[in-house]
Amino acid sequence: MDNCLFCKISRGEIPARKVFEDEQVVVIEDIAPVAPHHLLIIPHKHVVNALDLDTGDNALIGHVFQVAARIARERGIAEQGFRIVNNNNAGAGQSVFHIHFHLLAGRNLGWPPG
Ligand code: DGP
Repeated sequence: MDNCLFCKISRGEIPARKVFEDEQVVVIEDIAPVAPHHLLIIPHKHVVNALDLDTGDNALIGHVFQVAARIARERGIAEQGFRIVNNNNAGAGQSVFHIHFHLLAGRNLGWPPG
């Protein structure tokens, strides 16, 4: 997508603090972190949000969670607890309309979320 922020980050056209990348996802530091660990796991494929997924994306979403777990273990935050958040549509806080998963940890994460 020509005008999509996360497509541009995925293609390396806009700089970001990249912590991991493979053929399916890129993982970057959030520009406005709300926790000591705040990463965004972004599929390279342009999907708007969960409403735009099809069955062909099942393995991709499984991969996202495996990447999140691996990064949590590598950062030593797996045992203390971490959260994976995916906002869908503006009413739930989605501001970038290219699917992404927030990986949050490093502080007490309240429940229910705001
Ligand atoms: P959401 O509100 O769930 O759509 O999350 C979008 C997140 O993306 C938000 O936490 C801020 C982050 N973000 C927006 N623009 C940029 C950017 O240019 N670079 C980086 N690294 N993060 C961004």
